[in-house]
Amino acid sequence: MAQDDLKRIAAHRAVDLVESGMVLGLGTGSTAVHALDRLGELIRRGVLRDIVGIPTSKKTEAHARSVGIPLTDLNANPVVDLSIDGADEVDPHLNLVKGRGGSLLREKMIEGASRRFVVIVDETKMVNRLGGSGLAVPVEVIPFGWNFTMGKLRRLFDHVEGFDLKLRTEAGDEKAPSVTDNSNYVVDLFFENGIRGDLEEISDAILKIVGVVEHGMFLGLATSVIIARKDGGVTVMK
Ligand code: ABF
Repeated sequence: MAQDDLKRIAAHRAVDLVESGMVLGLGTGSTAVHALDRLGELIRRGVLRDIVGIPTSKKTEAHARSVGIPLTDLNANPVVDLSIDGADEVDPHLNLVKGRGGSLLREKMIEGASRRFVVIVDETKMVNRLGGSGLAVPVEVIPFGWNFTMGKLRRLFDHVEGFDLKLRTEAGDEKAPSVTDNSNYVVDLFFENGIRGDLEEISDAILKIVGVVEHGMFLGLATSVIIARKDGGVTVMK
């Protein structure tokens, strides 16, 4: 089965959990798009009524509008019934790495405010250890003094073998920093051997650095993970 079909299967399974009247957190990324499309379809057909969604990015906001999902925000709805979003990595304890799409801050605010946060992935996202896929663990930083902040991050992980970090830039332009929806930059952390140690402590240490806004480790936030397997079946982790 093609990877995109697996993403759709996971997304549709999550949308089955949506009930009329809910306030929803609307995720970002190619898996979450399938959930938005399905929600829009069910709203248009009148199967789901009185749904409002809170988008986790400007891109999701635009897509949700285009498929007819009514929108609200966290100020008007500080408690979210259910959030549905993808992830870059999922470990066996339901900890996640998110934010390779750059939307980690709004995602963490909205998903952290959710009674239930359902993660939708295909099985390629499963790892034994966060950072273990060799891809980035993103950190959103304010543009002011970004190189200073990056130096602090470098020093924090200096002792870690196989650690590296890089300011995220626009594809095709190494000189143009990638800018988030919140007008910040992203520093990507790479852990060749995955992140070892107490994740909560590592999270606290990153967040203590002045200039860091948020990081892409989502610890203890997911209430379940829907994994679409290559054989077309689905596994749910809780
Ligand atoms: C968002 O989209 C991000 O937090 C994560 O980086 C990404 C996953 O994207 P995809 O579903 O396209 O793999 O949820």
